[in-house]
Amino acid sequence: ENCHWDNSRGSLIVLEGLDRSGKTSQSNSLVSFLKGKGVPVEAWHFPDRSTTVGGMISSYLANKSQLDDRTIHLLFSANRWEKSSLMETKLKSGVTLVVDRYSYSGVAFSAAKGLDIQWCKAPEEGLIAPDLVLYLDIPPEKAAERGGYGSERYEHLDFQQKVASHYTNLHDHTWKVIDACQPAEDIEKQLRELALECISSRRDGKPLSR
Ligand code: T5A
Ligand code: NA
Repeated sequence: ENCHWDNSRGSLIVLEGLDRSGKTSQSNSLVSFLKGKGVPVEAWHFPDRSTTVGGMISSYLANKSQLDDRTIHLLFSANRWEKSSLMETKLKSGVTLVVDRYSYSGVAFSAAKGLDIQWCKAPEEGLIAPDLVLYLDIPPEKAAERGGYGSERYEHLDFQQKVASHYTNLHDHTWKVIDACQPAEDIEKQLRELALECISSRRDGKPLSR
């Protein structure tokens, strides 16, 4: 049975986790499920490599260019800012966004390089706050076994271990931690339930926050 989702803003649902935790597979599956329920929904992903800034990020991740740690941090942030007014328009027009990585990735990955956490958080302040963060929790050793890491810059076990420890400090009341070592179908079920619950509660008219 399709529900009626009119007259409410969309929800901002973010997936986070280490590389290979299953974010992209799960966000695609969640978006198809929600579409089937009649929910207006779009899949987004950061970094958005389609923009000029995204192209610089992509080249850096592929080790084709070098940038200092603060410069790349600010580019990742700028890549979210350049999409933020579109994000606001979509959410206000009732479209739910399922976003594969957001500010938490920005902070956890840069802090893992040794940058000051408060410095890392500063450029994220003022972006739209997620209604729900689905954290796909996987031990770094298990993630490394999945199809093996490719050649991207951060795909190394020792670095991912540092990222994992920084993610732990970013949990807030919007986070739900899901065991990402379960079979994909079990994870799908849990994410569907959490997402529907979140989307339904947006009908109470809770405004967007920053
Ligand atoms: N980054 C990103 C920053 O440093 N700062 C930032 O601000 C942002 C936004 C690229 C890099 O950029 C960094 C983080 C990243 O290092 P990306 O483009 O999102 O970010 O790339 P990745 O996160 O690395 O994407 P991956 O493809 O590696 O990981 P996913 O999306 O988590 O995993 P997915 O779904 O592709 O699955 C990976 C493998 O696991 C299998 C899949 O079949 C696949 O082979 N798998 C499972 N196996 C067993 N059980 C399950 N439940 C499984 N689920 C999936
Ligand atoms: Na991915």
